[in-house]
Amino acid sequence: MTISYTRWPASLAARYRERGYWLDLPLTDILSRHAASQHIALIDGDRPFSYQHLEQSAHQLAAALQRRGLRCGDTALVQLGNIAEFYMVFFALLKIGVAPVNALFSHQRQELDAYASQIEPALLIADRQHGLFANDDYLQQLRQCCPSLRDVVMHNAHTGDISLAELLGTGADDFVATPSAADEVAFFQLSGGSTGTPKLIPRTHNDYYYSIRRSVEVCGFDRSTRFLCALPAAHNYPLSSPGACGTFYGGGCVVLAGDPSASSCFPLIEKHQITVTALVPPAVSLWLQAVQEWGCHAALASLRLLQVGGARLSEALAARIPAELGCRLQQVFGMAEGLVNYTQLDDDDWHTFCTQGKPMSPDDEVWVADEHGQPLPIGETGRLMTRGPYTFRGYYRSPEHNAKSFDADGFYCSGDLISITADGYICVQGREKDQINRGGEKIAAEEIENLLLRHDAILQVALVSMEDHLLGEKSCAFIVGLRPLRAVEIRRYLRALGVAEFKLPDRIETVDNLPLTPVGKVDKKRLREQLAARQLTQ
Ligand code: J2J
Repeated sequence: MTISYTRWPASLAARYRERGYWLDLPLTDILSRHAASQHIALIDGDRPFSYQHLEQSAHQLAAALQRRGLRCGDTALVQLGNIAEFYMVFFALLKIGVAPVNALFSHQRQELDAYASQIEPALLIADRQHGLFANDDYLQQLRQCCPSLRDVVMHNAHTGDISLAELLGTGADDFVATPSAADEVAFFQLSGGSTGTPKLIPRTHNDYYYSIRRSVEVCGFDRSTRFLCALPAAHNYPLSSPGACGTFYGGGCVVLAGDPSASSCFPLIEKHQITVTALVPPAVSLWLQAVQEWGCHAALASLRLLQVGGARLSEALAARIPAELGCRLQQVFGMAEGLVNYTQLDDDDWHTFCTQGKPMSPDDEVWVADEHGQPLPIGETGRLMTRGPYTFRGYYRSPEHNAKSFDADGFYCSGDLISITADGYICVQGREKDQINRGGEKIAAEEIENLLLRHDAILQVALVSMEDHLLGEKSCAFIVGLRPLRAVEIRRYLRALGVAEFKLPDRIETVDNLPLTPVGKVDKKRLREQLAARQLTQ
């Protein structure tokens, strides 16, 4: 059984194979190519795992899940934090052709419900230490509205649960791997999104494996790489750019951190002689502040490369990185939908500090469109349009949204506003999509607006971004209500609906009406300007 998805046209698929991008290998090859190695692949707290151990654990879990009746073509909803088991589960599911959605640990009921209703999972793997699974209330509800769900496996299991730890430790003599074919869906990546329901991105073995291998080449990852994974492990950036998968591919070592704060990361960097890590801009600010305050430069001595991406990095902050943290900066402009751009390791200061890098593949086709979809000349700002060997061709089960997100030639319009330099570097100038980028965490305005509109005292609402010195952007909800509404009440309401904490509006403005554009849509540009003007006078 295969999972349906929008395929690349045969002519392009043939080209990607011919040029060696698509190797027709399963993603499990990333680990199994090192299966005999005693080299340490992964460190989680005081638990080191060799490549052999990691591969063996994934193998045993795969066998156990296969015995429980899971089959190629099934899907799974997985929610685990930055723990070794995240990778064991990921590779185990790939081995048996079960395609997971890896939800972030910060996600709550709304997000999990939305993913479950789209993929109709046969399996749930979750953590009893997550608030949603502290008791069985949510599980029962999920089982009810998700009849496809046949099996639930728990990390930190309660009595009576099927325990992940137990499945990881059972024998695997009878196991025959059944990964999905390399040009079929391996797993679903999460879209930052701009729509009411969070969209899913089908990623095939072929396209994702290429994106990892090419990232490894561009970023120079190898056996000596010691990568600190401080962002959520499931996110596309620390998973594949080159991230943990790139480190495994190169035979290096991944060290897990619980969060990207300086107090969590600096001791790990020193203890494990970390050479590279991936951050979002707000974490960079906090690291710079910590170095200034604590004078702890020495702790970072092993760090050679700091990747920064996920949101706009100001030139001023960029320039401080080599000077104050003593390492190279690499800007990363990527998206879970595919396209990833890197500044090069030997770029001059201007390219490193002022651009967001260039597309990593010679076959990434990137151009800038005006509002009518016509190409703009070099240097002008417009819509990013792209297609290529690792950029998806359609969101899962979303024909209407796909019709708007792709042009007739299959170019994906990411909603970013960019310009491209004469030498092919991308400068991110802004965004057209209705999304708030809260320090790298993406909030689809419509998703929160729809939830707020369910409140019986709210008539109209618009969620917009407002500038923030640390996070870059925060969210503000403009509300037309039947009565005055306080921010705490709104947040409590959203929390009760089960929304991830980072999506709660940072500020609430109750207004008599919302400004409209000439065509009658809410004029968010004006609302953002109003906020900016108010911030200036505060
Ligand atoms: C400005 N905006 C950026 C940057 C992403 C590597 C790195 C990041 C992501 C990611 C990723 C930006 N400057 N350097 O998946 O593999 C904004 C853009 C983009 C959106 C994608 C990877 N880097 N962005 O952030 O799917 O708006 O992926 O379209 O979460 O983040 O978000 P996401």
